Amino acid sequence: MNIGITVYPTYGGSGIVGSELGKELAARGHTVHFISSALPTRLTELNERVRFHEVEMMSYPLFEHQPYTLALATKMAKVAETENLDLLHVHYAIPHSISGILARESLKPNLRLPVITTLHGTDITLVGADRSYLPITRYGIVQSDGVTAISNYLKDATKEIFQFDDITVIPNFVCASDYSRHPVDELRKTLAPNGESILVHVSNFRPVKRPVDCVEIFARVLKKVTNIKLVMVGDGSERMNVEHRARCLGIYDKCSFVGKQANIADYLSAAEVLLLPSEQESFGLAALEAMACEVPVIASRVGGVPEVVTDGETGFLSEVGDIGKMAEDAAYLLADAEVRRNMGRRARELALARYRTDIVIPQYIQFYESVLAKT
Ligand code: GMT
Repeated sequence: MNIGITVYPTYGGSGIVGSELGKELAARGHTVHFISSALPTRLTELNERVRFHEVEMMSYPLFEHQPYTLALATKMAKVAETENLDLLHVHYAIPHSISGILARESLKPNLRLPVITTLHGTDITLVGADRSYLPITRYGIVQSDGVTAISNYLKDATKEIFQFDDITVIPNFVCASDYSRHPVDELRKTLAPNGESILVHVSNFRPVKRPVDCVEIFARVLKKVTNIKLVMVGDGSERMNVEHRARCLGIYDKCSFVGKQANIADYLSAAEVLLLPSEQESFGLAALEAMACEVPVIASRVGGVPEVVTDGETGFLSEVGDIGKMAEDAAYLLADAEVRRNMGRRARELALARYRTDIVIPQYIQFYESVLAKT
């Protein structure tokens, strides 16, 4: 198939999933055309089967704000025509579905361009649920030729908010070889020169991830287990607040803020425990990647996380903001290496049994085929 994929190219779960999906489809013989404002972060290699088409913005004195949604639609239609696309798969409803639908309609009746939308989370729970954006988000979903969601939780939330339930659940996935625990002696020496155990957090530091909770949890764990470090991977609007709180608590020197990193599996391999205290999480790709690297997860019992993390078996779940309980669970894991390792091994086992690429990618291909047959 010739598949167009649109993602947000910046750091974020939906962009990662869309980019990795494109690479996996290409590895299975399909040609993938990424249509986006910039090269997606995870898309390091372009070739005959993985192509990139940059959305060009037109500036004109009358345009106070450049109309990205239209520029994207224009590019989608152009790529569909020149590259003979079979379908367009957009990740994150707003504004990508709307652009896709505009492109599809503008090509009629000469060309057929089915639009598939994958819902990732905040496009429904935050942006879409906002009263001002609700009608246009609903329009984008209803008008799509096929809709997938990354968890049962998100499917149910979409049904409740938009009264729309023709949705197929296709979860996030993980590559078993890219994400596996491996020796990272040099990195460990840099992050924990005194042999400290590492608690790691990986996110885009948006308020919804509650990264400040990580330092609060860490400060409480430090009262019970002293030889530990907190490694904060990623960047975003909350980073300053997190660093400030670490300074106020007097634990800044025990924290490493390493910013955005390409080699997440290395940081996970160096860690003993992952902290994911999110306010909302429709799936929790960070949890899945940690589990594949045998890292038990301490997370909020929220959204789709309980579908991914089994409480007491592959990690521990707590109510949002219950930093006391999260700290207790983390201290328990750090104090008992055998429990931790067994939990880590079970985490990888379950992660791969449910979310391996060769289980999930065929579900997307099957979904594409069913949409093509229908339209
Ligand atoms: O908040 C983020 O992590 C970014 C966001 C996105 O759409 O870019 O992530 C969402 O999509 C990920 C991939 O499907 C999911 O694993 C995350 O759970 C989801 N985030 C939220 O629902 C907050």
